[in-house]
Amino acid sequence: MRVDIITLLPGIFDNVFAESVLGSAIRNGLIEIVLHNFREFGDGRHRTVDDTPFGGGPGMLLKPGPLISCLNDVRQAAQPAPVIGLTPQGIRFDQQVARSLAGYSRIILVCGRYEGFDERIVNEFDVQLSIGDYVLTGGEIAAMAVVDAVSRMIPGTVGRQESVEQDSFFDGLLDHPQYTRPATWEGQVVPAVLQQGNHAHIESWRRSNSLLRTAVARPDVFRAAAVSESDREYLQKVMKRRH
Ligand code: 6GU
Repeated sequence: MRVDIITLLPGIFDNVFAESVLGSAIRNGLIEIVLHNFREFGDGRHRTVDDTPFGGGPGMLLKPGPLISCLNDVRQAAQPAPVIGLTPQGIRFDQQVARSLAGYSRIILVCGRYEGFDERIVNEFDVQLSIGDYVLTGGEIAAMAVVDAVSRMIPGTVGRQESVEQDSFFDGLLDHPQYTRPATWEGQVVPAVLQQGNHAHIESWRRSNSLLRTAVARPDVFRAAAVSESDREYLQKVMKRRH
């Protein structure tokens, strides 16, 4: 997959894309990241990319000219690709969006700075994504989150693809608790069922704990998850026991 990132701060991506899972995916040619600084398309001697908003108000807006010239260049550099704007006005980026983006052989991410984009830039976006209900100083950290989450859905990036299939949210539920050695640490004991090695019992323990965690911490996620009749019966039993 090729990811083009349009930004005023290409340097802040270097370490994130050099290390760990993302770094090896890039070195192994599974992902290609191409950074583009649209300052190069800025106006005049100062390479200006922003201006004050019509109608007044605080802050500066990104002008359409420089960014869209850069975007047009990037579009022409390789095969057609969806143009994704990173803005707090976007639809919420989640595991489902990550999975659908992983199906593309190329995506273009556009990061804003300042108070926002002139609306004629927004008109160039096929979709806008937000990573949550808070305001960041720019789209770069959001772009890193998108690239990270999307890359691990590409076969070969994460050591074993089963580990991706067992992630939180993959089946619409949060992860169950997990333990490694030692079996007892500072008086806290790993649940016996996990130590006994009966796979059917372990699976059922994991499923029930995923269900419980999700229902308690994220009722919104729980309502949207594929929960079976036997899952529901189990949860009802647990709730009764608690009262
Ligand atoms: Cl994508 N950009 C900015 N600037 N702030 C955000 C965001 C994006 N997602 C959440 N907050």
